[in-house]
Parts: sequence; structure tokens; C-alpha cells
Amino acid sequence: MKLIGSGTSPYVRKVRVVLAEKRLDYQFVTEDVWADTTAIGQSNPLGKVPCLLMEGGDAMFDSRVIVEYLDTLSPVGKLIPQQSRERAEVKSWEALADGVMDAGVLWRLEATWPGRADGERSQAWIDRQRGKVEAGIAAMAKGLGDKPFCSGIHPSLSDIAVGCALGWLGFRFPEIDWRGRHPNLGKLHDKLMLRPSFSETRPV
Ligand SMILES: N[C@@H](CCC(=O)N[C@@H](CS)C(=O)NCC(=O)O)C(=O)O
Repeated sequence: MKLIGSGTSPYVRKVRVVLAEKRLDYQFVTEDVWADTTAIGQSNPLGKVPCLLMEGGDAMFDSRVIVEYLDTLSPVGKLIPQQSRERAEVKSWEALADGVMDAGVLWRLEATWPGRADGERSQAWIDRQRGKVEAGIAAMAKGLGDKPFCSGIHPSLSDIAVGCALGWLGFRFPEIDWRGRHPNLGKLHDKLMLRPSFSETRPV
């Protein structure tokens, strides 16, 4: 398998962490989807990473589809439970963490995307997305409470998705003090960073 991605994308990191936790071999192919010359459209018509190229060349996206597929490939370290209720809980955590990243990406693009002239940037839109990021962080902190992991008693895709969202916020928006405001999220993130899957994929 080949994973097309970048070292900064939190969605790509989520897939890389899952690949590492599942001990699955793959080749990492970096692609700058923002470059005029990007070839990502040949694999993903949406022009986004992550994109998984399977043996035979078929392409799979997006990150939620990929991680769900990867979890079925090996019984090692099951990350998404089979039982419907528990499964929905983990997928909800992933939706929350991905939603924080989605809003953060929209915020960042509105503020920095070179294709938009300064006069075209909307502070109201930035504030709207920032509100979602802040509300999402608060919801993650409340949902985690004083539990060791987001759902269940073992690390799962919930923790991976939350860890990737927090790591990316720290990378792109260091001014957001989620760690100071929510020590439980800081504790979870520190614990995840002890795992090679996380420490070896920190955003660069
Ligand atoms: N929902 C997608 C989001 C992927 C995404 O937005 N990736 C960004 C990189 S962080 C991207 O490739 N953006 C390029 C673009 O929007 O043109 C997923 O979970 O994979």
C-alpha cells in the first residue's frame, strides 16, 4: 500500500498513527496538494490528502474511510469496536475531532491562503470557525473528564483522532491554550506522545 500525504496534515497523521498501531507496512509518498504542479487529482478527484493507493492501484479516501478499512486488515490492536453502540461512540469522537480540524483548516485558509487577497478575507468567517474550534475543544475536555481514554478502557480511534486534532492545534495555533484550560486533554496528549505511532508522526 502507498499513502499519499503530507507531514503537516492532521488527517494524514490520523491514518499514519493507525497504520503504525496496526503494524501495517506501507510506503509514504509526500505530495504538496497546494502546488500548481500537484498530481493528487489523478488519485483523488477532490484533490485532498490522505489518499490510500491499494495493491492494484485503486485509490481510497477520505481519512475516515481509510482508517475504518485499515482496522479490518489486521486483528492487532482493534481500534474501532464491533458492537454498534460502542462503535457509534468511537465514530462520534472521530467526527468531533475531525470537525475541530475542519474548522481549524477553514480558519487558517481564510486567514492565510495566498489565493485570497487581503481585502477578501472575512473576520466574521474566521470568528465563526474559531468558535467551532473552541467549542469542540471544550466538548472533548468534557467528554474525556477524568477517564484514562476518551471511550472504553483501552486506546481507540477516539484517542487517535483527538490526539491528532490537539497536536495540529498546537502546531498551527499555538496561541490557543487548550492545555492550560483543559489539563485532562494535556494529560491525554502527553500519554499518546509516549507511543511511537504519535512521537514519530509529529507535524513538521
Ligand atoms: N475529510 C477529509 C479532509 C482532508 C483534507 O482536507 N486534507 C487537506 C490537507 S490537511 C487537503 O488535502 N486540502 C487540499 C484542498 O482542500 O484543496 C479527510 O478526512 O481526509
